[in-house]
Amino acid sequence: MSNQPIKCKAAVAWEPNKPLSIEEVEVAAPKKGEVRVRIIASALCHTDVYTWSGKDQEGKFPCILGHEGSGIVESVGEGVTSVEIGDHVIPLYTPECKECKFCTSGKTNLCQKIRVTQGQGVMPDGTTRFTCKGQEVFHFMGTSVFSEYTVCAEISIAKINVDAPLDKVCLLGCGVTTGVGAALNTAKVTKGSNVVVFGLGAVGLAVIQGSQLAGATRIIAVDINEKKYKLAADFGATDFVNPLSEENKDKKIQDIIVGMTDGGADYSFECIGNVETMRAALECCHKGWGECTIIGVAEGGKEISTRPFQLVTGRVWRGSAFGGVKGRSGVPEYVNKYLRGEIKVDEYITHNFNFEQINDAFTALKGGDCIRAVMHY
Ligand code: NAD
Ligand code: AHE
Ligand code: ZN
Ligand code: ZN
Repeated sequence: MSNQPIKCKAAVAWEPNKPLSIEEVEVAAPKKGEVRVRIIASALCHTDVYTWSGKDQEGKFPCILGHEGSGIVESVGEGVTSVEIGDHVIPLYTPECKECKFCTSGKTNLCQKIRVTQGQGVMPDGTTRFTCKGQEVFHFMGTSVFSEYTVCAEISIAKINVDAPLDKVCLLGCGVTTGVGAALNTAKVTKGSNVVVFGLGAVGLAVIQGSQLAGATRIIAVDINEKKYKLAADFGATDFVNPLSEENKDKKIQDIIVGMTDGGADYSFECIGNVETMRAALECCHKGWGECTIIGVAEGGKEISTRPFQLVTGRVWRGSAFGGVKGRSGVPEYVNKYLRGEIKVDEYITHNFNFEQINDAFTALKGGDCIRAVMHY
């Protein structure tokens, strides 16, 4: 146990859309049921960019963003039993308390034990552990890994194999687990099926990886950035469609897919966060059985629509958060799968930066050549 605050560097988002500022922050000691983690590596997910942009209804500023990270337990608060100092861990934005109605339902990974305070940018007791220049700074997604030290609830910490390279498996804190899990757990892609993936960032590529693991025979990759196709092919995509190409620009993407697949996709996934492509992803599904999984996060205030007839005639719209993976029980297993060579992780890392260069990571992810930029602390 430690009851001393720590002073360290963190990337503070003072207000939306302004570069993050590397500041000295004070990180209070973990309280009862909390864990303080020294972050070793993190990666930037599009959701960080989304909240930073000010379009997230739950965005609170000033805050410390970051939810795809890894680290080592530095100290634990009273009553913490599941981890100890020195354990290697991945902070979880989808905690797992193992006792709430959601955890015990057997139907979802969406533990709700601390969801309300997490969305308010504070710890479960309603207060923050971060202070900068005398001002309180909000947490983000219960993780705030863009800080050399962070405090998380014990239920938001997955203990992982100490042999795993922390600057790689940080990607299992969101993008890779989300995509692979959406294919395997949420959609339950079946052997021999055809799959369509909209958006070829880390999440879409991971859906392709999961679909290939599930035995899909045809995987159609859709993106307006053709530079993404090479990596998509490496992950198992068999066909590539650019909705904006000269050939396609006057057609509806859903019609193109239906034409390519003798009636539509068995499974489609939206990994962009755009309500128009969410509609297209549903409407490209095969009549009678095609299932569309929404993974992308749309701007606050946006809504999806389609003709109800699309659903009446057997297409299904569903959503997936963190790939349906239960954090504390599932993430350590994903890490072990990576260590056994059963899932790829390194291949998503296109950029590496020192933590202080975090604004360059934002520029890279928005620039179109980056899948994941890893920050080293
Ligand atoms: P990313 O920005 O790296 O990738 C998005 C891709 O979509 C890019 O390749 C881009 O070129 C492509 N794209 C953009 N507009 C397009 C269009 N109109 N048609 C076709 N392609 C288009 O993002 P990411 O980190 O892979 O995240 C993808 C989405 O998933 C984001 O919305 C993110 O917030 C969300 N996300 C959700 C979860 C979850 O648990 N549900 C987890 C992680 C990320
Ligand atoms: N705050 C947003 C919702 C954002 C969202 O949907 N987040 C996903 C994870 S994205 C990770 O990159 C998620 O897990 N959602 C479930 C949850 O409980 O937040 C908003 O629209 O208010
Ligand atoms: Zn994410
Ligand atoms: Zn729970």
